[in-house]
Amino acid sequence: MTTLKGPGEAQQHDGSGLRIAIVHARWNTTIIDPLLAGTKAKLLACGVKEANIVVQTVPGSWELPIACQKLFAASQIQSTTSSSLGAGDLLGSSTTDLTSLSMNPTSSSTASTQPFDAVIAIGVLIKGETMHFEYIADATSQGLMRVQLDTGVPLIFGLLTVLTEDQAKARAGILSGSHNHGEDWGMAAVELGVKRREWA
Ligand code: DLZ
Repeated sequence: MTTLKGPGEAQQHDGSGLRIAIVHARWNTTIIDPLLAGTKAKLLACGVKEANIVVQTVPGSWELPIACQKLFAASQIQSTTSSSLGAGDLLGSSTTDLTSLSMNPTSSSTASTQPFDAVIAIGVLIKGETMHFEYIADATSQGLMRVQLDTGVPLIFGLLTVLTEDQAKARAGILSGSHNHGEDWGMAAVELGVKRREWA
């Protein structure tokens, strides 16, 4: 069935030459996990190599803008020094470790050292009793847009700002018949990563 919402029909772009970063918050992990899985699955389906998908975590959505900014900057430095940043290098490390990334011998042969072509920020904000939701949602959204425009790297907005847990589940594809928005974010990252090169 055709629905009003959604990104519409789009040509599938070839992501085989791209290097993509995913930064996700750890708050609301039960929603984050399927969103992350959907995002990664779509990146892989578009041809992005596993070794060229770097995943980094932060405590909450508030930390997403600084992490995306630092991660992209670190990849630019890495590319000029020609050392390798593999898929597993950043897993579980803190954002402060970004300038001292270790080599990953298992992926260094296939992993690219180019700067990220796109960064995907994933977070889930669920409205509570206080004003936290409003402040974090607004500041994080503005921060992510600022990082995107300041760096010129496409920053995909994977921040769910929902009023209820059920709304979050419906957008993570874990309610029956619902759609996983992570897939859209993966598609958007590949499309923008390819187009950014064309526009350069
Ligand atoms: C503090 C907080 C609250 C109340 N709710 C959420 C949330 O729903 N989703 C989320 O990603 N993070 C939340 N946080 C944590 C903040 O984003 C941030 O990590 C902390 O305030 C530390 O800076």
